Amino acid sequence: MAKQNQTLGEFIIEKQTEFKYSSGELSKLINAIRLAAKVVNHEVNKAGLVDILGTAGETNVQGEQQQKLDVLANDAFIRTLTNREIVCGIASEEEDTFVKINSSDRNNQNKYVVLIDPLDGSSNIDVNVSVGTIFSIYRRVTPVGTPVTEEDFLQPGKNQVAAGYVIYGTSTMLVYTTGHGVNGFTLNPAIGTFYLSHPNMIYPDNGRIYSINEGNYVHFPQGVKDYIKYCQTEEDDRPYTSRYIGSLVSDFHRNMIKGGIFIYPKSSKATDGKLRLLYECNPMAFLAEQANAKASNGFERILDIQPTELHQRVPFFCGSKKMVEKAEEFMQKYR
Ligand code: P6P
Repeated sequence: MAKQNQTLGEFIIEKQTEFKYSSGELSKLINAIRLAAKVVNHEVNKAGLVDILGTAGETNVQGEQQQKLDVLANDAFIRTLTNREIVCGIASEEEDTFVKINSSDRNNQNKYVVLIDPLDGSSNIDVNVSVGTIFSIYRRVTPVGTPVTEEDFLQPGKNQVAAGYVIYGTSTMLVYTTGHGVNGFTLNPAIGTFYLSHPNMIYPDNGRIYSINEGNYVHFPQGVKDYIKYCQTEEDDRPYTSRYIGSLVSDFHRNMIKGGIFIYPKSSKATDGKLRLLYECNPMAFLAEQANAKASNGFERILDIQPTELHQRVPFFCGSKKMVEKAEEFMQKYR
C-alpha cells in the first residue's frame, strides 16, 4: 500500500522484493535513471536562460538537427548509467548504433541493457513546451560476460523488465513500471527529491480525447480518416475533444490521467509512421498495458512485434482500451 509522501528511494527499496532474480541491480538502475533525470531537469529548466538553445550544429541518425539539450541529455544518461557498472549496453535515439559498456570487472557480469530516447519532443524546447525522456530496460539474452550484441537490444517489448518516462513539464515527474503497475513520482526541486504523487496509475477504460496530428489528414490511410470523422460526429458521447501537444510523453501522460487515445499512424509521407519501436513505442506500450490500457500498430499488439532494426518505426495507437479497440475496428475494414 502506497505510503503518503514516500520518496522514490524508499519506494524502490520497499519494492525490491518484487524484482524477480534481481540482486538489487535493477534497483540501482532505476536509481541511476533518477539521478540522470535530475541532471537533465536542471538543464531543461534553465534552457531559456543561457545560450544552450539552438542546434549543436550536427544532425543525429534521424537526420534531425541535434539540439544542444538533446546532446546533453544523451551524455547525462549514458555517463550516469556507465559509471554505475550496472548495464552492459545502451541504445539511444542519439546514437547510430548501440554503445558497449565495458566493465572494470574483466568479465562484465552486468546483465541489463537500456534503450533511451534522451529528450523526446526536443523540437518543442525553443517554444517552452514540455519534453520528456523515455527509457526501456531488458535483461540481456546473450551469455553474461560475453560482449553485448545487437540481439540483446532487438527483443520484443513483452520482454521488458522495466520502462518509464520523465516529463519535464509544469512539474517534473518520473513515471515507471517494473511489471507491477505504474507509479508516478513528482520532483520537489527545492530539495531534489522525487515523492510518490500518483500511486497505481490506471488509464480510464474509455475517454473523450483523441490526439493525432490532423495536419497530415490527407496522407492518412482511409481507416484513420474514418476514425477521425467518427470522433468528430455528433452522436452518443461525441464529438470528442482534440488535443495534440506534439510531445509523445506529454500527450500520453495527459491521456493516462484523463482518458484518451494517441495515434501516430503510417501515412503516404511516413510509410511506417514516425515513432521508434524500441525506445518510444515499446516502453509506452508496457506502461499502457500495466495501466489497464492498450497499444497496437492498428492491427497487432506493439509488445509482440519482433524488432529487426534498432531505429525502426511503427504506427502507434495507444490509450484507453475501448478507444483503441474502436480505432482498430476502422483499421480492420481496410486490411
Ligand atoms: P509531428 C517529437 O518530435 C515526436 O517524436 C513525439 O514526441 C511526438 O509525438 C511526435 O514526434 C510529433 O510528430 O510529426 O506530429 O510533429
